[in-house]
Amino acid sequence: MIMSFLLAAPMPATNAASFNPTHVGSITDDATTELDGAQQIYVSGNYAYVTAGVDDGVEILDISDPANPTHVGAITDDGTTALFGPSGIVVRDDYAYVVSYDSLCSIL
Ligand SMILES: [Ca+2]
Repeated sequence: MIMSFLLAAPMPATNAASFNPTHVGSITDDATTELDGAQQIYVSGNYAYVTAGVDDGVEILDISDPANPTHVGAITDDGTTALFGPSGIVVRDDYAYVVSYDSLCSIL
């Protein structure tokens, strides 16, 4: 699974058809990152929080440099974290709220 970040120029107010996004950077799933089967992304400040359905986890990326997103940390399902097949995610204050396949919500 490859995550791509697109450079988004300001949307023209009167002519949306002329909006042309361009590729800026990406990061690929590997043994360190938990991005296999990425489902949803939530961006808060300089961080992106990604749920990964195949890796059964949540990946946290530093996106302060969109051309070079970097791994910050991750948490995976271990039987107590209830992150089997995570999909939706919302981050508020110091917590991430995650909906996964077999549970309503996890707080990280
Ligand atoms: Ca992985």
